[in-house]
Amino acid sequence: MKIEQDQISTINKTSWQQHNEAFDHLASTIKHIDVEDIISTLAEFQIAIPSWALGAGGTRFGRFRFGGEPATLAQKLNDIGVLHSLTGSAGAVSLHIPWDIPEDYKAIKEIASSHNIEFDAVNSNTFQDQPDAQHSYKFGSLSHIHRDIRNQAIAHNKEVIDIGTKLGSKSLTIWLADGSSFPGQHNFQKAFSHTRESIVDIYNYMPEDWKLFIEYKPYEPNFYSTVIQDWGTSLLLANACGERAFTLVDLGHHLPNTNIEQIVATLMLHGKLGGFHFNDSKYGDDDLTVGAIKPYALFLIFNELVYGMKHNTNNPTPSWMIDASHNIKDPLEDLLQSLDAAMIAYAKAMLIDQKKLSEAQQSNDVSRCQEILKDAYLTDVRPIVQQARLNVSAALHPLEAYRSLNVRKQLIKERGLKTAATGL
Ligand code: PSV
Ligand code: MN
Ligand code: MN
Repeated sequence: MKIEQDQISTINKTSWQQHNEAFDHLASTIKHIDVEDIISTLAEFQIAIPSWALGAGGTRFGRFRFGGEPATLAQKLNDIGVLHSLTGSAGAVSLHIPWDIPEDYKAIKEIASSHNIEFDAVNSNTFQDQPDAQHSYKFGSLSHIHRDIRNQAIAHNKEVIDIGTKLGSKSLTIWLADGSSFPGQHNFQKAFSHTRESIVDIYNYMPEDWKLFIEYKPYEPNFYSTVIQDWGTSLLLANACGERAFTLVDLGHHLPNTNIEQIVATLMLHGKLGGFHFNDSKYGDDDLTVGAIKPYALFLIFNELVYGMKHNTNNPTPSWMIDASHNIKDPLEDLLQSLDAAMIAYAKAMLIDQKKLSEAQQSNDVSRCQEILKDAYLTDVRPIVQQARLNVSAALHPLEAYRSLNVRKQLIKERGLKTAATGL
């Protein structure tokens, strides 16, 4: 299934006039910032799609098939091709090894480039046992009390780097399930020291133009302690590695009410925010659609990202990825909604009148500060986001276009109802 350019422009024509009127009206109300700058920034904004989000996700209670799910890496890339044609903002994929080891590297690279998809960070997996593995990760991987098991996990990460290098990836993301479920199970100091030693070894193996992203998460699958539980722990590990190691913020990896925007600001000030996983959550690592639960928090986070990208030039542009997956929605529809929500929050954050905000902060005018943020947040920026998509020949309304092109029906026809994607 490939969406052709003229299919999109035919669909766009049906709402063109309505869009133009809405856009002109909105643009005429924005005086303090050049709308064209916002549009071109949005048009360039690319968010990687994780290979594991393309099938209907599951919970530990069950997985419900959606039909037409991709069963191979080639099919996963084709699905991302669909997302990228519709949105113009999904031009990268994040692979998970061993789920996505290519059989034919040349063919996979050709498929990716036919869709203008780049290979973003590769992810290692030391949270599941592999059938042919000598040792089990039941009691940990890079932090394990036994050297043999740590070595196996280190070797896996090195293999992931080798695979990524062959594809043109430039970064490795490590998320560790390591932790303990009962008091006394772990010696915390030993678990941390082992992890540090293992990660430094992996870091030193990376090619010189690679970056390492270290995720953190407070709990799950372990429920008493997690070795890399928070951004401070991740930062300590990144600092132990060196300049090309960074913390990765996943929005769902915080305890309720954590001020994520402040974490973002602190990391960027120190040039250590390397990666970013978008999703939303009500309770924990829920992996819900971006912006589904706390859109204002997302806007405040983007405010810090926008500020940081402008002022903290020591911080690389973060590597963006959507990390959401579902049991009950068409995964492609869900990703379209997530991409849209991220663009909307980004556009709103760029609308903030930074000059006025800084003046209001200077004079400690608290109410004014709040109002300036609210002015931007309450602006309906959808015509700007749509214009950005139009400029790259994508769909004005990706979800509507997806439905009117009957993409899912087509995928079911091509691949069948009972397909299963490898992954979580
Ligand atoms: C587990 O929490 C997780 O959702 C992490 O966020 C990783 O990014 C992802 O799985 C894939 O390993
Ligand atoms: Mn994540
Ligand atoms: Mn997660």
